[in-house]
Amino acid sequence: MQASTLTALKELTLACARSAGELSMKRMKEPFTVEYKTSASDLVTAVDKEVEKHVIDMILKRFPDHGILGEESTFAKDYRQYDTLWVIDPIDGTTNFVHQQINFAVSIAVYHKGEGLVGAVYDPSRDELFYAVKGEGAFLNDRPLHLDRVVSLEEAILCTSVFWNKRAEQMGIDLIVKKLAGKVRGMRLLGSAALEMSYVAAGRLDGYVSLSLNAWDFGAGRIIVEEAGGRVTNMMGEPLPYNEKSSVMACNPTFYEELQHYLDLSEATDTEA
Ligand code: 2AM
Ligand code: CA
Ligand code: CA
Ligand code: CA
Repeated sequence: MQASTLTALKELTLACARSAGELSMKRMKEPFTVEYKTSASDLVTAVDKEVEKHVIDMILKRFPDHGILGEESTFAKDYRQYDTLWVIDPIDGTTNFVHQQINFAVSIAVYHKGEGLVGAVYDPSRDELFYAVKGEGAFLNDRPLHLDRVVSLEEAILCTSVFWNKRAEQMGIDLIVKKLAGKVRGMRLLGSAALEMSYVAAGRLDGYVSLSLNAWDFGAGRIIVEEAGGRVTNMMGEPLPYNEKSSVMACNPTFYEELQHYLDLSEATDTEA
């Protein structure tokens, strides 16, 4: 990949993230429709779809031969046939968008043959843009992010999401979280995986764990945390995929092994994954 191409990808990613964030803030102030996807706790709004379409239009205008994997599936073609793939979550934290009007973000990542090149997570309600370019570091607005503070598990603030269901109970995950909660300084649950991972990169949280996320939830956050010096794997310690579901752990490297030891579910059987 030429340096000029990487720069062009970075500039478009950041422009898309900002533009998508501005559009969602504008729409948030107007009436919009809310629908249930699979249940009352799984919402989608007309804004999610409009914002995804807006980002795809911006990308394809510049790079018509790139593929898109987006949560709301507004890209008509099969994403698997492309070398360069944009992985998009137009609104990560839709429940927060509807109820809180803060704590949501747009997440956009660019992968080339499976390698993460650029990731951006933009929180429009706070005007905070977290981003990273492979080999060039991670940033919050223009401030470089470095996870160079030594943090023990006892001093850590951990964040988790989507643990509180029947399946988690069957797998014993609820017990793991309970055990971890007694070990760390604090647990948080913000409701936007992309923001939670970005906060790990920024040192606002020390670790993030989820039993199951989609590729668009962690596509950008993973690049941002890694470029900040953090470690990101699935809960078994394996590399994350770029185009399918996975469990996720992202944390300060100083307690990665200790946390991974707690989370390793090699023994557990997840029949639905
Ligand atoms: P979303 O808002 O884009 O749907 C909430 O804890 C986090 O988990 C958000 O990042 C949210 O993304 C995601 N999420 C929501 N429903 C989920 C589900 N059923 N399975 C996995 N992740 C989910
Ligand atoms: Ca969703
Ligand atoms: Ca999401
Ligand atoms: Ca979403």
